[in-house]
Amino acid sequence: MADITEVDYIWKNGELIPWAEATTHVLSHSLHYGSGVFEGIRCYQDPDSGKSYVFRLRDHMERLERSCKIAMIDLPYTVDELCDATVELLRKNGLKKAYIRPLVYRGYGVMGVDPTGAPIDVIIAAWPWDAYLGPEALANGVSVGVSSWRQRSNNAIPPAVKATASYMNSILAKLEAKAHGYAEAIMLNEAGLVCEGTGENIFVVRNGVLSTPPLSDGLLEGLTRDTVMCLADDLDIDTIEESLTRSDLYIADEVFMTGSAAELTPIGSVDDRVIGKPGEITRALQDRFFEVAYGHIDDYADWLTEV
Ligand code: PY5
Repeated sequence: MADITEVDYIWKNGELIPWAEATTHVLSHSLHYGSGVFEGIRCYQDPDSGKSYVFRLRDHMERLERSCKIAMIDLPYTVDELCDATVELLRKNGLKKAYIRPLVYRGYGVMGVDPTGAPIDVIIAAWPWDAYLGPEALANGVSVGVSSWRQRSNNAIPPAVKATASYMNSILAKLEAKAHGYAEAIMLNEAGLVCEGTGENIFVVRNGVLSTPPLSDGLLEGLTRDTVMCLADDLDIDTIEESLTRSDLYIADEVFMTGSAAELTPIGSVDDRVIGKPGEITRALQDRFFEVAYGHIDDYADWLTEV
């Protein structure tokens, strides 16, 4: 299923170039060894005012910079330059709402595992992208399954680097989940504790308390995860970071996943154990999330970059 909607331009190495010309050599280092790092960001349009805002743009570009640091990639642009490039890209493409995908990769030049000497190429693409887990997902929730594949561990591919290579794990888990009729997979870590989805963090609610695994359990430090924890605090919802077991998912009152692509997606069942319709806390957080993204809550104006 081709789900990329083409627009006019892609930003590459400092310039806006026509979409169709944004190609790379088949011998690019990253294509062979997964040596790239990337981000996923959304730009929202307020349905009331029509204004459009990139959500936590600077935080995403700072994470990209941290990914480069861990991956020993010399990022040739500053965070400010990448933020400005994103806004320019959205404006030039006339995009009011979009998914934004910055990618830093090692290009064409060397073929050994040692990447020294390969150029560092940087692209930012943006296109309209609907709800990641299907049109009904945000309203009605999805069914998920715990994967037989474990998430990459701290000493394999560090979870703090959003590396293209990590997604081999995610792809295996996703395909397995789909084959079992689930919309998404939950991966455990090597210790058997709940880690994250293939492209999402995970939260459970039990007896009114919201909990999510700590970073030390090997998950990506999701910005939507951080957003949800801030919003839960505003709504006086008790929140803890604690390790979770597979059973904690089965007996939870509510479960949901978070990510820039998946936004805040309720989970209706885990391994065929029914959780139920999206719960009260899930709904409250989801509603507030969109209020913030649409610029309706002044306290969070700093998170928004107007296009
Ligand atoms: N965990 C993993 C493995 C992820 O890939 C992502 C984001 C998250 C957690 C959530 O992070 P954040 O809230 O900062 O987005 N995944 C990307 C995204 O754009 C790619 C998914 C296709 O959501």
